[in-house]
Amino acid sequence: SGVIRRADYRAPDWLVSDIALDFDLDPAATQVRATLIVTRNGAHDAPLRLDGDGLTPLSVKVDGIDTPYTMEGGTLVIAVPGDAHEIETRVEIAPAANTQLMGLYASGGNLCTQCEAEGFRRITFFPDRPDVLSKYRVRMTADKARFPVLLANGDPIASGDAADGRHWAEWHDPFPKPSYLFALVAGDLAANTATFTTMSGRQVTLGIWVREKDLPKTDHALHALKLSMAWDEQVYGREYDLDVFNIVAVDDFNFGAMENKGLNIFNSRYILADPDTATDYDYDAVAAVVAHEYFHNWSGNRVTCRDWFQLSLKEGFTVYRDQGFSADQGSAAVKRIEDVRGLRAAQFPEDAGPLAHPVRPDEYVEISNFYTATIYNKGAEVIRMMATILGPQKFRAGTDRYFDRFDGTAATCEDFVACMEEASGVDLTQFRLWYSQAGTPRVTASLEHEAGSGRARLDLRQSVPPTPGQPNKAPMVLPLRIKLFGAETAQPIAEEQLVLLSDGDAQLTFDGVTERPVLSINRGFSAPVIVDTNRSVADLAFLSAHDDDPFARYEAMQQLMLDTLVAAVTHGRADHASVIEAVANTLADPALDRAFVAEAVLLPSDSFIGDQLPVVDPEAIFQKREALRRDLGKALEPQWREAYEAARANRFEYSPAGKGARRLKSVSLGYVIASGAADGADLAFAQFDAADNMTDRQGGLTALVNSESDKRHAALDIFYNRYADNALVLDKWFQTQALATRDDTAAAVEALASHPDFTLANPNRARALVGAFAVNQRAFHSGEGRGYRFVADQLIALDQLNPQTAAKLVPPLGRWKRFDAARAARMRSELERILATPGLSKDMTEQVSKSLE
Ligand code: DPP
Ligand code: ZN
Repeated sequence: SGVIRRADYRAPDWLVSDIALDFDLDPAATQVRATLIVTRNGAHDAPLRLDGDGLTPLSVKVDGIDTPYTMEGGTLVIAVPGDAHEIETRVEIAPAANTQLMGLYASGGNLCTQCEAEGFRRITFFPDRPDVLSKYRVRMTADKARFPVLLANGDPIASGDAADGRHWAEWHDPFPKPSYLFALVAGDLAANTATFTTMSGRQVTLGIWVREKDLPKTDHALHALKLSMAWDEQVYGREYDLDVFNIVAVDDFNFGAMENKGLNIFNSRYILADPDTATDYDYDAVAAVVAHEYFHNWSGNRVTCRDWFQLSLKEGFTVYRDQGFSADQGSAAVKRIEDVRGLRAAQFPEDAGPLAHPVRPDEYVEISNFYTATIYNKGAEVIRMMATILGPQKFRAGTDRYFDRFDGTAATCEDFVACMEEASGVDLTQFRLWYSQAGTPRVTASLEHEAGSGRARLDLRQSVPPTPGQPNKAPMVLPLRIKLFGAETAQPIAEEQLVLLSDGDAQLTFDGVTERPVLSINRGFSAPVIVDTNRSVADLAFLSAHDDDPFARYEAMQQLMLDTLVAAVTHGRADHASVIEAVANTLADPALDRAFVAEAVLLPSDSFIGDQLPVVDPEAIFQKREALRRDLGKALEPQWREAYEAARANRFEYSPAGKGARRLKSVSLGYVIASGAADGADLAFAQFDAADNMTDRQGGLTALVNSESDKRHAALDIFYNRYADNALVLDKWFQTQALATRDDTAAAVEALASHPDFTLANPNRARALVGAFAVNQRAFHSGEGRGYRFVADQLIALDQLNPQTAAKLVPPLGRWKRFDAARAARMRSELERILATPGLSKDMTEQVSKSLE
């Protein structure tokens, strides 16, 4: 059945201590010779099995002698007599024909690699599993004019000229690594370089390699790299370990970036940034991804994963680390709000749907399908909860122990947790359920107050929903930060405490409570759970004005908005007064930072509102949300204009304050337009036209594209012509239209799929149009299945080129159970049509068939 199970893990039969790779590089036909030093691992007589995918051996030698072999599927099987041998294989591959972007491929005329998870077997025969660690020596020969730069992992050893205008370079990586961390790049590239001195005084040469014309856009990434290197020394005591650290940006890339040892390869969208082409969001994302990949040098590379079921060991931990880095660079509160919003947008629905899986999965068909929000973002929350429970010193003692003990090895999630236990003395037995149980836990919290006795009682109850393959769940350890405020004095009644809810239910009592208490719970989003409380509109409004935890304050406002919108959709009620008052108070509070205000006054997204309802009605949600937006716009129009004008005075500066001002400016513009003000479109066009940065330009464009104003056509044309030669900005042009809230979005998106600049061959472009449209809840679900058909057509076509990227776009169609019967039937029939496609990839087959269950 092709299912791989965690329980079936066995240590490798053969180890490879060293590998020498010799590449004769050419886009059409690259020769690869691999020489492996293999040793038998344990007492067995199993043959040597080397994974291959689409490879045909040109020769196979054992200890220098041509040797017979067999092929089992793609796997090369060689019966070898002794316990230690030198194996040499030769193959030929065609990078230019590689549309999957896995293995060695061509992008923009350069050659590069992507091997995680199982791309190395598309380059050469090898035991392609993360627990086989080897020292790599790489020699590359290529045409010197076409590929003047030759890079690989580790440190450069030697280089020189060869015959016929060719040249060569040799690199050596002294750190044993799994094959998924192998990388090479050959291209016409230029570097922005710098030197970093590590904490022990070693000099490291940093290089960010791009097309020459993109060099001016690399300063931000280079700066972020230096900050990351210093941060990992200060916060985790981790120092860089090679003489060089190179990053290469490529335009065609499945992931955001890849942490190959000493040679990170990036999707160019996470490297290139300047004010004219990158938004503040892009700047932040560049820094976060640069940090993430750099941090993998320890959490992933020095200590890697035993098997792919342990993927969250490196990804959850590394996301937690990059979140900490970003929090330290700007507003920690706003960063937490953004991260929780992301978790709720992607991971909560995943955990509630057909693709739900534990942070440490038990089985998979195609590992590429498990690079998910659960592995990454819920995984990061699991690490965060351990840090919360242990406290910073013990958590750091735990990570020190983990890095020291497992350095140079392939470890498991269990190893990590055991280090945390040993370093802290805290028993994490029950906590481990976070690794094995899928589904978002739900907490019900109800606070009762007896004025007579001055006693307040908080009842907590938890439940974990059933998920595919896991019908019954045990109670989990939920760390909940809790505090009570007095409704009259706004003073704390009880100081913040960390409650570890580990039973199905629990009661807490508070004595001497003389005024009505208001509950602040899950402060800082201390547990990744859904909390239902019996808090009234008045309580939520109170917290939105007085809570001293910024996340809880934001959360109270969101809950107030959500309750209002859910009531509107469910009962047709339109009582907007409390929200308007709470938003007015937030806007008027001079103590709040502008970035926080912008987050707090934003309404929950259409999809998040839908997630609260038993059956999602996309049109009703959109209309009720628009009605609230309009009322907020009208009722507070002077305040929005004032906020807009105040922010407009700033010249561009990439700083927390500058970002906050721009964010509030765009949010305020949105509300001015929502109010129906006659000058709304003019304001948006003026902002678009006069912008000295992409945040403002795209903010103006988005407002126009969502409006009925004719100016939107002009703005789209100006934007297109200005950036016609910039792929990353053209992605924004496609995406902004795919996310538009207009009635005709579905038709516009279909037309854009025939635009000369649209291509499924580039993952960023495919995601910008198809991926964005599929999460535009109203547009995707409009038009009696038209949106579903369009997305299914695109996925079928994309699967032919790039199964990994296609399979990532299946989840919106897989959410059919959340919709009415007519929509559900149409969504299912598109899934069935995809599944019936001849030659469908393993990636798509797994995602689609699970989505139909
Ligand atoms: N490159 C991807 C990441 O860093 C997979 N490791 O998350
Ligand atoms: Zn990662």
